[in-house]
Amino acid sequence: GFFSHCIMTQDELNFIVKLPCLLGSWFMVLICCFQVNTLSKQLSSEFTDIMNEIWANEAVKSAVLISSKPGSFIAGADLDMIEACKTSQEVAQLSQEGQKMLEKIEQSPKPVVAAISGSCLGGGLELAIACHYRIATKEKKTVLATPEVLLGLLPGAGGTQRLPKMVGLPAAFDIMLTGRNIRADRAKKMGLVDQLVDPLGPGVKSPEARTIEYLEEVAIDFARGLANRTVSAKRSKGLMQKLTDYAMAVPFVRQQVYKTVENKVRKQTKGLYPAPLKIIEVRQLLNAKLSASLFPFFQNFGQLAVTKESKALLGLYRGQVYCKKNKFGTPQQEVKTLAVLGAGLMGAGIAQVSVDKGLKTILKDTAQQGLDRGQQQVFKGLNSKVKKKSLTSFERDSILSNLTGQLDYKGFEKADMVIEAVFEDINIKHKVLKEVEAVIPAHCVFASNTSALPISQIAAVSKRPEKVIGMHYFSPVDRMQLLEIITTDKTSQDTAASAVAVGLKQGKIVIVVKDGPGFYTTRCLGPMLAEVVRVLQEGTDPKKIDAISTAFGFPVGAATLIDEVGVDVATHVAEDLGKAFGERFGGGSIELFKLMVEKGFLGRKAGKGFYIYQEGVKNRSVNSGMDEILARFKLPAKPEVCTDEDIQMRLVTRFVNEAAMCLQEGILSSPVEGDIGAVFGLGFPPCLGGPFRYVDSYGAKQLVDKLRKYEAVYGSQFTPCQLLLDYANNPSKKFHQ
Ligand SMILES: *[C@@H]1O[C@H](CO)[C@@H](O)[C@H](O)[C@H]1NC(C)=O
Ligand SMILES: *[C@@H]1O[C@H](CO)[C@@H](O)[C@H](O)[C@H]1NC(C)=O
Ligand SMILES: *[C@@H]1O[C@H](CO)[C@@H](O)[C@H](O)[C@H]1NC(C)=O
Ligand SMILES: CC(=O)N[C@H]1CO[C@H](CO)[C@@H](O)[C@@H]1O
Repeated sequence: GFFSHCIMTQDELNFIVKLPCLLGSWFMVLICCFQVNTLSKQLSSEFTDIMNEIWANEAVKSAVLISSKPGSFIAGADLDMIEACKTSQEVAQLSQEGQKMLEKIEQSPKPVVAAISGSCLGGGLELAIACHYRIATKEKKTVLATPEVLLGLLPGAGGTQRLPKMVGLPAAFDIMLTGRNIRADRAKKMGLVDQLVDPLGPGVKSPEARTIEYLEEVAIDFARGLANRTVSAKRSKGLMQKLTDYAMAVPFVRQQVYKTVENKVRKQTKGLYPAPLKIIEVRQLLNAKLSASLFPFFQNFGQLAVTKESKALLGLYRGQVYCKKNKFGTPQQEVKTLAVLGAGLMGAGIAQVSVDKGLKTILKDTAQQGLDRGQQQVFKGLNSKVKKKSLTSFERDSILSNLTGQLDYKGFEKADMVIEAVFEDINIKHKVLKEVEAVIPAHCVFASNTSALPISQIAAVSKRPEKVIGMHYFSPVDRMQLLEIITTDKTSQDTAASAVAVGLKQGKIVIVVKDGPGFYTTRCLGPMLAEVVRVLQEGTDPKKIDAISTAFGFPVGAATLIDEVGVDVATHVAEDLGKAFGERFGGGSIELFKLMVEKGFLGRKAGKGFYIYQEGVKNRSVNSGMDEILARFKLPAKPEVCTDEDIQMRLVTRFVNEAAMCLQEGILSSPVEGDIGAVFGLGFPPCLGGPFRYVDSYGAKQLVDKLRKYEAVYGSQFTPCQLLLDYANNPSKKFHQ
């Protein structure tokens, strides 16, 4: 069985229960407890058997829990088990069984030590904190977290009870409500981990294997010490923690904390995400009832697991996993040396994420000044990691030594891939392509970072169009997770494989789409922004538009988004796409944008757009210079379609209709990639899971009805595409099963 390799030597006085990391999945709570399918039943009973053996055997005085799989203590629950549940009761049952097991460990008369190396997430962390002592390796890969909230769930196996006891209520809320990763040294400071073990340098074995062996040694030694009472697992709390605990014991103070946290959550989530609120509610319930029945807790867990928000977030998680695989196979030649053309914001950002992941990178510009600025940007980006202590200054410098800044094409004969990030102008792109092709080796891939120019148009002047591909990064490159890769009819499979491999190496979530004006992401955004302009023209002010779009779940308001993108860029794209798609991209007047550009209202980068931006001023005000422009383009509002909800739906339906059109035309190869691209590239509300999942949950028929309603007022920019009509006519058809 799964525990066949656990070590049980009677003379050892300790059992080392080696937990195999189930399926290597990211989130594997309750390895020992979930009892839905036979696999988990088997695991559960095996784990229970071992624990029972530990408790029954008099020779055993203490135990160590350690994973035999490198890189992971327990990385979470098998999501299939939760998804396989049909009712909230079934999920509640799982949670209850997990809870029972951990309670038994917590109350075990024989001390149990958790030895943690690698990810200790979700149920893994809950198991670790049910043990009596925790030792963790001080490696980068050792991270502790409760990511349940990111999947629309709550820590289902005692995290809500035990975490506050360990780290205090405020810190516990922070851990549970953000789901963020906590590194070992920080975990030690917080009191989440009791002892750290330093990683070992190179020896006969790999450093990793040596570190795990050493961890095991330390843990066994400590477990023995606990058994013979020469050491104690009692933790001495710091003064701050003692004061916090003291304050939290006062009901009034506690109530204040709940209230403050709840207000903050409501504000940040706009009430669109039930999980964080449930976490607070559950915590409050537990506090009120102390050790009384945990039934309402399990019920809450079960209810969350069947919400549509949780299904949407789970879908996104699965989509990410899907987009982290290379569907084109292993490239014939691994890209080791990358050249980036253009040291602007984008080019330098691409260079940064590349050297950071071990690629030798050449950054080339045409002007010394631009190059200096770009190199400075890379340095700053890496240095901010040093400040956050996720990198040492030595590591930063050795990473930077892989970056070469230059003005000529020296060394390009060794490049395996060239990514150009030069100005968005077809003539410049053609010139650069020809220059580059004269110096690069035959196998080298040429990638363009354009946002709207069709790649086939760029490739038209290439001698080897099968090696030309599009790589559309999002700004700022080091923080945005998405990479949109664009293939033309001529792009070879091996070229696509290379581009995806580089993107994955850079840490990106990659979608691959077919060539066409605006590809996928820019194309979905286009009609929505055209509608924003229309709404502005009808007299709704930018603040209101922002409020309406963030209330729907967009992280950035639609007017602010235009400021962020840049009004000049938006004008450019709107014109290009307008030419390609005609009326479907109409609705608002491009002339309004053009006048903004003329007046220098280019958005955030110029300090002025719809809003005024000042260094250090958070509370930005609306740009009063816009009043005159808006007045000039004013159109009467249509009373039948101008409620807040209608405005919201006008923006959203145009976005979704265009996304569906991209699938219909084969630009997108799957709804999954469409959802991932929209959420990670454009901020489509994660709680809705992306445009395609949204069609499923809102109903294709209902969506088509809305489109028809607006079409009747405004015309063909709202005409639903054939694919949506097909889904509307057949209620059993869903984009996601
Ligand atoms: C108790 O256990 C520790 C750790 O294994 C060992 O070093 C020590 O000698 C033991 N002490 C006694 C009194 O057995
Ligand atoms: C520098 O590049 C080489 C060759 O790609 C790579 O093996 C090495 O790990 C890189 N160094 C750092 C510090 O990333
Ligand atoms: C922010 O600005 C608005 C108007 O521009 C004003 O009403 C509000 O009081 C300001 N808030 C703060 C905190 O300054
Ligand atoms: C789509 C895109 O990211 N295009 C960028 C390519 O690089 C240039 C130069 O950095 C940028 O100006 C473009 O915005």
